[in-house]
Amino acid sequence: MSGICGQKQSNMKISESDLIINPDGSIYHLNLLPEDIAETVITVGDPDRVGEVSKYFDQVELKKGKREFITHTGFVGKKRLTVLSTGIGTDNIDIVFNELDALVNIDFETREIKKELTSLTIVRIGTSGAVQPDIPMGTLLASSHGLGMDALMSYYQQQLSGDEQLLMNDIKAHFGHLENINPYLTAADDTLLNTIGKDMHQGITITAPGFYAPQGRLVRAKNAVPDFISLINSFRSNRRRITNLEMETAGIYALAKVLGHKALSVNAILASRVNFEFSSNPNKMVEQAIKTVLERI
Ligand code: R1P
Repeated sequence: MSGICGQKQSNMKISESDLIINPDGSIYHLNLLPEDIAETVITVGDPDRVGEVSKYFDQVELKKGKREFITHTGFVGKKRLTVLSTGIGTDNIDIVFNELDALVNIDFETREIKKELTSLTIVRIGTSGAVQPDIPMGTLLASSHGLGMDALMSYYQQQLSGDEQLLMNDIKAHFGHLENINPYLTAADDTLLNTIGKDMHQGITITAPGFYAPQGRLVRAKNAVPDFISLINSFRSNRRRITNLEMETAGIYALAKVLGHKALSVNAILASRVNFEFSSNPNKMVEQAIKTVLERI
């Protein structure tokens, strides 16, 4: 029986509908040419944060954008850096990471995968809420792992390391009663965690598929998972614990690993979900995160 198969072989041309290239040769959503990006990329959620990062560049060579994906590329000293906004959520991370990877690893002329692959260094500077009472607002937190509660990685093949599998077994035992949630887990790049994240608070970051009930917030709609914050902050595995909640890190870690890139997520803690507080000066905390990452990257 013959049929139409949308899945290509790795040494074949990637079709025009699988990888959409704009008439000017730029990638579909990011609107970037292969030469527009550096091998070190900072991602931020908020498009307005791109300029807050690039204002520290010694030289900005390029500013481009489309939809929520704003990109500035330039230099800090001799180091070429790209800062790019992802918008909110792992659905956007799917677009950003596949398109960043295509920009470096696919030949846009032949539509074939390059023989020599490039591994990007990708650091997220984000904002997040803490779920442990001893993590104060203003903390800079480097995610040791991303734990996805969204569905992104149900669509990709992922292989866990031995350590990731052990932690995943404990996660499944703790969260197994949550029907319809299929959590996925990926560790940070070890080298980035131990350099950029060296003296930062470290822990497991949960990535949620929404901001309100998916992060245990109760406003007017009734939540299907009662006491979500207690459920996540009571998790322990070999002295590891869940420290914070946001909406991108797990997708970033998982897709970076699947595609052969190195990733770290650094989050400014703007809220305490257990002490019911929100920062009175979030911009200052984000500024601190930006300065620290730029000094270390
Ligand atoms: C929600 O307000 C957004 O803020 C956090 C969440 O992950 C989500 O994207 O991160 P950013 O400040 O990086 O966008």
